[in-house]
Amino acid sequence: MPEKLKYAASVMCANLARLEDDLRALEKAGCDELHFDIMDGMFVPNFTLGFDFIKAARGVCSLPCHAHLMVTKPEDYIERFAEAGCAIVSVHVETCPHAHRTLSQIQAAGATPAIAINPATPLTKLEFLLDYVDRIMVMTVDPGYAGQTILAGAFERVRILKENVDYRKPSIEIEVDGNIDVRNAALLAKAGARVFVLGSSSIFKGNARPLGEALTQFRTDVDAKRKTV
Ligand code: S6P
Ligand code: MG
Repeated sequence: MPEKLKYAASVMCANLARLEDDLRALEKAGCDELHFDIMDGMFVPNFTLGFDFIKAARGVCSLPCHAHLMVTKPEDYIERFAEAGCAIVSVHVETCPHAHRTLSQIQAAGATPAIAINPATPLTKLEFLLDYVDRIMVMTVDPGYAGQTILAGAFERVRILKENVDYRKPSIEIEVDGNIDVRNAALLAKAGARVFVLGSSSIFKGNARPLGEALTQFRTDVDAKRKTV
């Protein structure tokens, strides 16, 4: 029996005009968490969501919220994201010169500490941080925008990381973010990923169908694809 996968809906890709209905539908369909992309126009060339947005989402559903901080000084904002109701906070290894301190700060704020890593950053940068995180998010595209194409090295990076994590701290969950369609999800699951960020490549594609239905179908399709990859 293959390990169960978790799915996180990328709120930035949702139809913001009907967010309340969509969040309720995702919760009903068994979505595992909400993924909030927080961008500052500095670390990545875009702006997105913030504290009040997360608080509003928390008001209409009880899914765990993950703040993916793509900001230059994440340590300045951690407590506010925890207060806004984020159960998981991830910071980029590229933005953390004092990563142990920053990850400890997330833990102290009562959230699950996670570290994100860009496609061009050597995996060895994570080597001394494994004891400080419960999750590692492998970016499969350069962060900043939805709708990009997965970078070819992503699969091998997850495979190598999974081997290291299994040896050092098997409880760490590997999450993947960027262009997670059915095939990429199945291949990344095979490589060792367990949490998948779903955006415009999957459930929000064209915002065309009822979200709950789209999530259920995606889950079914990935389960089937995993048998053939
Ligand atoms: C990208 C961001 C992601 C996107 C997600 C969009 O910088 O971190 O979380 O929201 O990747 O999904 P897709 O399917 O359009 O790549
Ligand atoms: Mg993200």
